[in-house]
Amino acid sequence: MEQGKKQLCVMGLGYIGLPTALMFAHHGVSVHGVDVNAEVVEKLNQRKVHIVEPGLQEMLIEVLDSGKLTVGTSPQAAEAYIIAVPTPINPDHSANLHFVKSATEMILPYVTSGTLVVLESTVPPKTVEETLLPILSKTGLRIGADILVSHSPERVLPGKVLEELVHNDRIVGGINEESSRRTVDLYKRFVKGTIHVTDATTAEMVKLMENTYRDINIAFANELAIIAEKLGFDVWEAIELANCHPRVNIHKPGPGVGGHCIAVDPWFIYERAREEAKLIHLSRKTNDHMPQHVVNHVLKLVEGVHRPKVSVLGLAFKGNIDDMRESPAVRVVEGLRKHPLQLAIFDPYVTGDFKDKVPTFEEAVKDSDCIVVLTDHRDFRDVNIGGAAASMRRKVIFDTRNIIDRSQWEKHGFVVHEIGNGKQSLMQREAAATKE
Ligand code: SAJ
Repeated sequence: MEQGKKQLCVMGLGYIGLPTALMFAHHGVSVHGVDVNAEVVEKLNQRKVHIVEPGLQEMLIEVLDSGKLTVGTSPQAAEAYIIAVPTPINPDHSANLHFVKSATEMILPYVTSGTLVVLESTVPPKTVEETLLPILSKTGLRIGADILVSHSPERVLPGKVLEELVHNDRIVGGINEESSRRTVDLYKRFVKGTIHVTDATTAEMVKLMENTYRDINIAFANELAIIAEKLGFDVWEAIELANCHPRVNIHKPGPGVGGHCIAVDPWFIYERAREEAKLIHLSRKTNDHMPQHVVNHVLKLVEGVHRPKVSVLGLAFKGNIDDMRESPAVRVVEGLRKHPLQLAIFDPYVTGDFKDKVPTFEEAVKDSDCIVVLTDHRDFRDVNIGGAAASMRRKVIFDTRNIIDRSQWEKHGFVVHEIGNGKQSLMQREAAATKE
């Protein structure tokens, strides 16, 4: 190692960049972490992490103490660079590569013969070839000979990042063999899963395909749910039975698909192959329609009620987390707001301000005409049903996640609706509700 030169510089200290930088430093690599947000850098220098992730805080203190990690707002000379910046989606569903481009531009003055550049951000296929390489070639150095370049997508699940960084398999797609070899050597410092080597475009596609597989599978489940409502069977029961087959794994229907991965990545394939990505596009549209489907059902449940109050349980895009990015629950709330009804929203995980959010379940259901469950938080399984029964105006609950104990709610006189459960017709249930 040259005097003063770091072994690694990580560009972007967010959900992926920060844990990655810490993990390398924890394994003895000298790392410089860079974020353009001065507040983030200042906080990290004050030994405080800015994202919630188990184990991260302890690891930050350890690597700052050991001197293996430094952080700043601009890059330093290093043997290798990892780019782990966000790739947001534009309103027209195309990928916004602004951060990828600017992070690459920022490292140009430090790139010398022998430098390795690894892109970790999720990107549309051919981004390495068509966006990264032209920027790096501005150095005048020979791509593939002097500068080595790879794509190695992150694939970790929030909440389990430190564990999955180490134990998940990793894909390394170099622009040539030497690029892949150097990248494998780098990640071998901590990766215990298998490191699979391929080319850059394949690596870009693999990451997108994993999330698109889930999106298409969920779209299939959602389509089956709508068919179940029409034909009068219970999709949850049917999926459970179908999944008894050893080669079938149908995902769960619900109010839609959220988060920054599964609801976004399929668009990155579609962007590059519009004519061909027919099933991918249709699945996106199917899942994106689900919030409206939920809104329509809620409106039917409160039809005829004067100034109805609807209690919404859940804002996060999935259970037991506070993340509202692309959340279908938020889309349902937006849809409901277009109608003359009163909303009371309860989410025990989401701490920030949100219009009509109330601090307790009790407050949310008081004088309510209908509960709608939108997020599969474990807390929603054991709320005070008796209390709700006593304080609601009409005892109706609509579960879009299949998480409540139907028989318990029915015992307290509730009419229970589930997404995709067409066994009991809407008419019968409403008749039952008015008898209350
Ligand atoms: N969902 C359903 N039905 C299901 C499963 C999920 O409606 O059967 C919904 C969830 O409620 C949520 C959305 O889909 O709204 C996405 O949740 P998720 O748990 O499937 O995925 P993410 O976005 O939290 O994380 C995914 C993971 N990818 C895969 O499992 C293939 C993770 O490993 C990736 O690292 C992450 O995307 C990413 O960064 O790409």
